[in-house]
Amino acid sequence: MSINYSERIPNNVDLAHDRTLQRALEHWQPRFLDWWRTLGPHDFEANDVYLRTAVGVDAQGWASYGYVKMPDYRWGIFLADEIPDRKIGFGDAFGQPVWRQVPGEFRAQFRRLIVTQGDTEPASVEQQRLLGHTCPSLYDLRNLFQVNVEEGRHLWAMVYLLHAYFGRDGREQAEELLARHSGDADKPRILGTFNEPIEDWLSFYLFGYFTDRDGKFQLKSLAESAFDPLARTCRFMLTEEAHHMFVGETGIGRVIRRTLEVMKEIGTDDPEAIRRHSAVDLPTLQRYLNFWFTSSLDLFGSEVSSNAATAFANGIKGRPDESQYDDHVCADATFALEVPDGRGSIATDTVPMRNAMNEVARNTYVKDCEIGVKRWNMAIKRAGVDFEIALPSTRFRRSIGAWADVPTDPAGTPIPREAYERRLPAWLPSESDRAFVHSLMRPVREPGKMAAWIAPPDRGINNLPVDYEYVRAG
Ligand code: BYC
Ligand code: FE
Ligand code: FE
Repeated sequence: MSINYSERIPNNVDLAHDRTLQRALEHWQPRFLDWWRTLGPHDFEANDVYLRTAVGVDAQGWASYGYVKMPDYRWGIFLADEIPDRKIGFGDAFGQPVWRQVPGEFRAQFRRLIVTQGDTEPASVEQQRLLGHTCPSLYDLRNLFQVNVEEGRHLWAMVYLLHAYFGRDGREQAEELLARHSGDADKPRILGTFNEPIEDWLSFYLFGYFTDRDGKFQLKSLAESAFDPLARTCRFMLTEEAHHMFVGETGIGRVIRRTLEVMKEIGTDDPEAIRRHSAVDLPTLQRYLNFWFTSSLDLFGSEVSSNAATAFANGIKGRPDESQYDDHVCADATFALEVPDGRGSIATDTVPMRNAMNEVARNTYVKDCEIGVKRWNMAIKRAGVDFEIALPSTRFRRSIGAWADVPTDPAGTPIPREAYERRLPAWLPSESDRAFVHSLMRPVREPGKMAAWIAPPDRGINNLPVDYEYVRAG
């Protein structure tokens, strides 16, 4: 069904024919807008921003581009088209028809996952709300706002499911999604990474690369769900997600390119000299990467999880790209897991595959993360610079799961706690790293101009030139 923009809430779910649901969502809408005004991007309400808006849900040409003031963005409810005769792709009900409703016995589990997913979306907007003040270019400012409005729409996606399928509980949970806030001492966001401040653009790009990519893999898992409305919702969200990761990957690539230019100009790899020329030295970038990557690894949950096992068994949440596997039931399969042996070494535990689904997803995520790292390293190598960016081990600096609070070095080798604490400042951004990166964050708002610490993008948005006025005074 095509998207109806003539209604207060744009949608392709025929909202006009469900008055009760429509009224409930129209009641939530002003609360969302209040939240956006108070905790969405600070300032810029009156600016015209060159944004894309969904006009369809098919792969070709789903978006239209034009100037929009952010508070006027048409947030709505868009589900990917139904796949006729879709069958459940994994778990105990493998091969049976998918569900149009939530089975009563799985209600609490579904609600918990939808709430957790929904909670991350507004959290990220809150985390990024001050970045507009320090944008490195108008191009980047526009990308930030594009990501922000789409994360707002992702919240709508989950709120729709809560309202449409979870009755009064769902409506209450939808309110709570606007009541918790990133970093709030009393009512924080649910997952750790979404309470970490994002105070500079280096962090923003790394968050886009690593944390939005967790979004990609979680959405892929939920897109396999037997509950078809959830699957269809997540399938469309994935098309939006691709741009968020693009912003992250190209952002980091541009930071690196600029650093390499400076290194060539001044003929040294001395971090202090590079910093004096207003570029980010590569060891600092590596420390920032260590922080965001390890935090994002925790978002996959524990290596061994009974939640994950029941979610898989019951057809609630599959593995990302379930079709890549042969065995979709995994009744007897096992998984060899690396665990700390309690004496400072690594042991192998054999666990039921179903309980290891978080780890399976995490491993596919890590492989995907490596692709961009390879690309960045190629640029570094081509420039003749002897430095390699590396993803730390999944055992390093974990706060969730088997390796939580187990001291290891970035390669994942267990080390004494005292050595870990002593060396940690060299592995994560120090106060002075942060102070330096913050000192670079000066707004650049002239069309086509870039901050000194970042190279221009290869191309502009939607075939427009890089020096287009992507954000202008309204
Ligand atoms: N921080 O059995 P366990 C995105 C909790 S990102 C804090 O280990 P389970 C986006 C867990 O909640 C994608 N707590 O894990 C990106 C549970 O607590 P309760 C977001 C954590 O349940 C950028 C307990 O530990 N989507 O979209 O198998 C911008 C034991 O749980 C953490 C989803 O997460 C943590 N890191 O899996 C914008 C998908 N990890 O319930 C958006 C939905 C675990 O016992 N969520 N805990 O109090 C899920 O599928 C699962 O909830 C998780 C955890 C994968 C997160
Ligand atoms: Fe999202
Ligand atoms: Fe995203």
